[in-house]
Amino acid sequence: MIGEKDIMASHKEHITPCFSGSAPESDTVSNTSLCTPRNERCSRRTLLKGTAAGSALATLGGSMLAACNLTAVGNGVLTSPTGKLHEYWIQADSFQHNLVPTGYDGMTGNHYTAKQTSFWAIGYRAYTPGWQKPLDGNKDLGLNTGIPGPIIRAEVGDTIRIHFRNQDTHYKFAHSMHAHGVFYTLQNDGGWSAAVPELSSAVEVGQSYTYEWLARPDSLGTWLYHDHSKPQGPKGLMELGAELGLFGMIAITDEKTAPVDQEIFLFFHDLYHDDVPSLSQDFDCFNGYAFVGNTPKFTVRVGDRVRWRIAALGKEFHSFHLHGHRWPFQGRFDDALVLGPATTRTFEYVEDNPGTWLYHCHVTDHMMGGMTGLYAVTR
Ligand SMILES: [Cu+2]
Repeated sequence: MIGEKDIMASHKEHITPCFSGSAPESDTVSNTSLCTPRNERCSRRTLLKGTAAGSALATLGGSMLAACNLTAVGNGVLTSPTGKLHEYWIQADSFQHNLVPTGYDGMTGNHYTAKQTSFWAIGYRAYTPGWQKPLDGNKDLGLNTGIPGPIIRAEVGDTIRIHFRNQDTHYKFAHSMHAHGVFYTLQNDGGWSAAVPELSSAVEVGQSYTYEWLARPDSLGTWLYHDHSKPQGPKGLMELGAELGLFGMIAITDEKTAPVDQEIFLFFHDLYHDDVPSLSQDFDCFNGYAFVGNTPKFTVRVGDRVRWRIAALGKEFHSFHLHGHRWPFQGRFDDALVLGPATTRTFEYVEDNPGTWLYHCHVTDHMMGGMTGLYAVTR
């Protein structure tokens, strides 16, 4: 087993941000900006420059390192042999969203009006540095339309830095980003409790916070992140922000992770009329949409190596099923995988079965509620 020291022993000065453009000045308070203007790495050297930064840090009540969220980055403990820094500018935006834009369920033939299936959503979107403008979707980030949030990627040994800003101007709830799978300190947890109300866990509207997470060997695989801020709404619900759309996926690879021809990200989530009264009923969704013709249609070719990364959040247990396919999973072959809240799975196969296939949750209530989609295999 590799210990923390072995993984992180090498102190590197050459960490380079993935976004190399210079960030404009921010109008919001970011804890990192206290010690690192713009994209500069918050090294011990940077920290020790200047007493103004030091006194600002002291007001946060933590140690200098903890307050600037780096714990030990730049301190020779947590930096990695590869030393790559993946830097993201992510904003929580509120927007009108229709779960069933076609107004039609291509499996049952049922019709819906936009009024029945629309609500005020909140989603994470990746932006250019300084949250200047939303990035276009691409293969790395996914669609970046908000639900789910951008795909966050790193290799084992890398550092992930998220500059998060809350622009939920509709609900005006406090929000956060809480990650699974990666290593982080308490200051980077983003999980709220009344007993331990961390700064990271209740970022108010217009405010920002910088999180740092590390991809360690035990971070390999598929994970998720989500809002884990205070109880919100008239009923005081924990994770209401996540129900409204604040969630996304993390993919951590290492040098042994083989490239694939098609990588499919599928997020299982549910919205309830009781929590979101503008919806006419409960909906069970894939990636922000419900019902065949609205949920993602994936297209692959015979011979493609296809990797699925699937995740679930909420209060339901799901059973992912893809027609016409089986795949190796934990020492046997499967064609259905059970997912509980915050469970993730990664599996892959070489495509050999042409046709347009259904994928769906096999819990019948969830199939009826929208967890159905199409997967097309061409020759
Ligand atoms: Cu389900």
